[in-house]
Amino acid sequence: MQEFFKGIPQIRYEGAKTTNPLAFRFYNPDEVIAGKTMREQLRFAMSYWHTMCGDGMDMFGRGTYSKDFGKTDPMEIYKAKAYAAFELMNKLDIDYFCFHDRDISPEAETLAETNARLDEITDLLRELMKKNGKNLLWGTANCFNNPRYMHGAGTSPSADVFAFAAAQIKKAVEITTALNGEGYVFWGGREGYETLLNTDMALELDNMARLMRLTVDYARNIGFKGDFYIEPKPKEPTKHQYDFDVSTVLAFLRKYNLERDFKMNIEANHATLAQHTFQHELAVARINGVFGSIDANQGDLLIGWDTDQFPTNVYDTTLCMLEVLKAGGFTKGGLNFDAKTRRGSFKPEDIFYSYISGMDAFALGLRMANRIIEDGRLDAFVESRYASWKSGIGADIISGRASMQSLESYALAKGDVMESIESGRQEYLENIINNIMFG
Ligand code: XLS
Ligand code: NI
Ligand code: NI
Repeated sequence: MQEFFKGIPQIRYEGAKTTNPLAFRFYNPDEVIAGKTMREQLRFAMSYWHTMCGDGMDMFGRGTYSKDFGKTDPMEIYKAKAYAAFELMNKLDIDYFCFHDRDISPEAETLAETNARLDEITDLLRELMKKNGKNLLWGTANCFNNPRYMHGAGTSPSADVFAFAAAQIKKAVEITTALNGEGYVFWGGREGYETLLNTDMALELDNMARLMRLTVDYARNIGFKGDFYIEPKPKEPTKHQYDFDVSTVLAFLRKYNLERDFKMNIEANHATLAQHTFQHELAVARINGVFGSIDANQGDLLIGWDTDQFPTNVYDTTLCMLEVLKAGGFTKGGLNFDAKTRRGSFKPEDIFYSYISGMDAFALGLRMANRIIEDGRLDAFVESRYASWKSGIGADIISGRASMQSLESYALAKGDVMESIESGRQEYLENIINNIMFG
């Protein structure tokens, strides 16, 4: 069997003190944290598009590395990608992967030919998954790259394009089901608009919902048991993406009676593009019962687009894992590294350094989140901050016993409420976090 990443050994946990760059310092797959092994808590996934296809290309320059793996024939290239993907997952001890239909197999002249190619690669992936004990976290359809989707897919003004997108998604759902995928993602690549001067927003949103309903019904009919996710993003490539953020997507799902069918796939960099923290988006999903999966990456706060960097900011991974633990952990979702090596990090080993840094950052985040919960000071503070709702007037309001009249009488009798207000103690709490993390 050809080895694609020569010189890269099996990456193992060696502990925080090791100086070996090709080792995990914090990710110890079989160590139990918060009741489950780290492997089960974190459910790491490789993103096929960045890892097996991305070549460092940007707006101003060609790729700086090749992912053709020495092949020239299109199908041979994609078969090599599959073998390389499993070698990489094995070496990094990653159990899951995620893909778009067009990442795993190249598009042909006609849809029929494209689908035949997909079937061939799907068979190969199924075989490799079985042999290597790997699973599909989620599949999706790339309905944004081909020029036919220039005005959107489900939200295209052309009914023909809608039909083509539906056909493409039908196939993507079929291969996801055939590979026992635990999820299926909708990221509305070009589902949005550039200008309202040419856009029937009401019809476009209705159509997007129609496409989702058709997909869910079809998938359930063919036996798909996984979760459906929507991945919010506020902008890029369109000026205004319809799935702006978790709150916007929730309102959409509720309007079209889709809220029982979809959960959220939350991406860190998309949260910051929406001017939210990653933690905010996760919390909104959690409190509304739609937390599903995560695209683990980070953006650069000085740059206004999706830079898809490997996550290394431990404050962010800690607060993220705190939300995940509070949500009861992942069920069918996981941490998919929707992240790419920088254009200048063009050597094959850079892919390994990148994954190791992302996996270690999340492993550290899990350890820290668990410490915060075990420490208890943060939870106790929040609990006591809302103590006034446990008895007296607060309990009356919550139970529905209070009326506008009774609240007025209460306020009149009090005269003022300043003395009942406590400090928010933000800096004190931020220091507790540092104390827990570094103490
Ligand atoms: C793009 C998205 C995309 C989705 C999958 O910004 O993050 O990669 O995760 O279509
Ligand atoms: Ni993503
Ligand atoms: Ni993204």
